[in-house]
Amino acid sequence: MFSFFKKKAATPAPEAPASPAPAEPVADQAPATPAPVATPPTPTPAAPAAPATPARSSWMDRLKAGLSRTRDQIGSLGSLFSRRKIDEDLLEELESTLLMADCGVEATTALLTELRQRWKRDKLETGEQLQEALADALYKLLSPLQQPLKIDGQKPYIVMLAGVNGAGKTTSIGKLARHFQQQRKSVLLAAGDTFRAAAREQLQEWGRRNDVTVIAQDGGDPAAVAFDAINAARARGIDVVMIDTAGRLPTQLNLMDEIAKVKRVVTKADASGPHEVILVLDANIGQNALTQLKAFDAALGVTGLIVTKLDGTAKGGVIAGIARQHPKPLRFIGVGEGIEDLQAFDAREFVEALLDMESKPAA
Ligand SMILES: Nc1nc2c(ncn2[C@@H]2O[C@H](COP(=O)(O)OP(=O)(O)OP(=O)(O)O)[C@@H](O)[C@H]2O)c(=O)[nH]1
Ligand SMILES: [Mg+2]
Repeated sequence: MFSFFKKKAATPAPEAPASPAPAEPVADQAPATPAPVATPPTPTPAAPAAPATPARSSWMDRLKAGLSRTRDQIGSLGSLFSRRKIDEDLLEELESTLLMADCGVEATTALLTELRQRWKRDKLETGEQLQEALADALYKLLSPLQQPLKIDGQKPYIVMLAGVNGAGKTTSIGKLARHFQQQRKSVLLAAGDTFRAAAREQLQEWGRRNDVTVIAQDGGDPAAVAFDAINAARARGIDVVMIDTAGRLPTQLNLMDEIAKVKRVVTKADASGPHEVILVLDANIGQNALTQLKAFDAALGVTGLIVTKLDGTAKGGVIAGIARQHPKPLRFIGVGEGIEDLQAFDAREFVEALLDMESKPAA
């Protein structure tokens, strides 16, 4: 058994610099025009300038700052681990802190079983050794989720995003548009949330910021918007199409049928698509994320996840629950509203940030 984590001297994680959230849409829409309407990319000098390639260390700082509430929740771990001797009381306390961080019963039980085995087998004694063993066990649990989204191989590569209201779908699309552009991919967005004019305008604002075309309709059918967007992308030789959808609860069966229809129509527009169906989950909902994941997966066949708002929650352990109970590739995690605050999930970084440890140099 290897251990690549070591405890770090306690240093307060720097606060994440708050980048501006997308401006609220301004009601400057032209009167209803025949659909669909493509918003051409118009460079906006006023667009907030984000660093082109943020240093990995600055992401690590933001990740650590973002996870600070979950870490505080597991934070009693700090004092737990500073105890000299491992005993049953300590393991029980660890168990309740993991449960309170929303790891869920199954993941917590699995982690504790592993720690007990290592305690006996490897003759662990100190809290620090237990912390390293926990880091190893968490990494083992989470690493299967680390499967970065690969958008090569299909053109256009079609990504659908789904999730409940306010989960962070539209914002994540805006951030991903930048992410893919940094990989020199051309992007087109489909404003498939046709319920709210504000939703369309929110996406158009992201389109302006990133200088990408947004296909939208005034009202109308989300499936038709998706269909038009895919055809437009094909005609223009675009690399990635991202389809925004309206928020919905899994219990709203008519709306679940509607999004399943969007998916079917995507397949009509491109028989190989959609190539990725991402469920966006707000980490604040904790264990409810699993219920949502199971329901959206049954309706749509979820192929990847984005977990947002890890910065505002003490429930970051939900990722461990997902890994244990309903694993799906965790493509990206969000730790803030800024354009650079969404990054590909890296299990090792996540565990390091969560337990405030740092990697050991390779032995
Ligand atoms: N703190 C924080 N806020 C986030 C994050 N991701 C998104 N948000 C905020 O969450 C709010 C809702 O985000 P949206 O992208 O509009 O959510 P949505 O899923 O599109 O919502 P609907 O379209 O209403 O279903 C916005 O204020 C975002 O700025 C994150 O990682 N951290
Ligand atoms: Mg939205």
